[in-house]
Amino acid sequence: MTQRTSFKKFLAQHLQGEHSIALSAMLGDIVNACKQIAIAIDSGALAGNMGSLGSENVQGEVQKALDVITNDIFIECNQRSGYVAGMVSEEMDSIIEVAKKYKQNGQYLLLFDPLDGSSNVNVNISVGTIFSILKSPNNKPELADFLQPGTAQVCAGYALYGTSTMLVLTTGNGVNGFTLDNESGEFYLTHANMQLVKDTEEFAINMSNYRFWEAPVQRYIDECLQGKDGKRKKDFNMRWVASMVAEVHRILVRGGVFMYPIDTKLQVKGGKLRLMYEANPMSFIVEQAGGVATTGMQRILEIIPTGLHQRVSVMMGSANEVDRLIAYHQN
Ligand code: P6P
Repeated sequence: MTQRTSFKKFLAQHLQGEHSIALSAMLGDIVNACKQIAIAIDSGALAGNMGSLGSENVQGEVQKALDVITNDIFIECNQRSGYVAGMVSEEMDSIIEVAKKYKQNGQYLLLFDPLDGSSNVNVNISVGTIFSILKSPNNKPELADFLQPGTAQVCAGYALYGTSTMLVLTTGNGVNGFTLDNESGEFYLTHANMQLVKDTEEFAINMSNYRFWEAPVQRYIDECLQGKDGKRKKDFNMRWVASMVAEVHRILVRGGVFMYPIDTKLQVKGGKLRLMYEANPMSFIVEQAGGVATTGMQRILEIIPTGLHQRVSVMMGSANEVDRLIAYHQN
């Protein structure tokens, strides 16, 4: 059997620069949290965690028991490294303070969606965890310290709890994927230097929103549906898993375009997906793999945030297709 590269060995070989010591410690805690979340999910209905709590999170979404359980796991595992000065979670309204005794080493901000796609858990469809790491100007971060553009990210990644449990991340030098070996409990490098193909015949969008979309999105999808007899001169396939992590991972592996565009139904909210801990980390990963990530009008990573939970229009994936979407928005 060829020599396998463990996650720890990969970090030792590849992490460079000023953030390497902190990232090594923080990513060890993040991986530990994701392993615990995988276990919490894996027992499914047997653990009695499938229900809803009846409460609502800051997004106005009904919280599932697992939303809270995974949020608690992520906070507990990630506060002790001494490098995390503050956190933001999709599940919590305001900044999560880290106890002073745990902040002696350094200053990083950890933003995360602990269980993205959680409504899929009770129907046994893949879900994930998304995380983003920013540098903090001090170790008592305030709201404004979190509102950095996606270009400022030091690291971004996701865990995918699918047919296998995977971890995919970037620290700005490409994208690498690791698969959890359930026997040893170790993640091993299985997808080195992931590259997103420039062309695709597959798009991912929730078609039920068609009548609410803006004209450029309707035009793009119409042309895809016209197939080889239409302008695009090729047939397209469609996927929609309702789990961003699963969609983006599929697109990284075989190409495609993921779209959750703003529409007349979402106009007031600004979109469906959250900038700080969904769109930004996924855009960093997609761009590092050679893809493009846009609102249609602007590169997502260049958006200057105005709120912890602000929402944005999202189109990302194979460069030539997303560039076409950008062109349609500019016309
Ligand atoms: P819809 C999950 O709730 C999520 O935030 C993304 O993971 C997913 O792509 C999207 O919402 C699904 O939204 O409207 O199809 O249920």
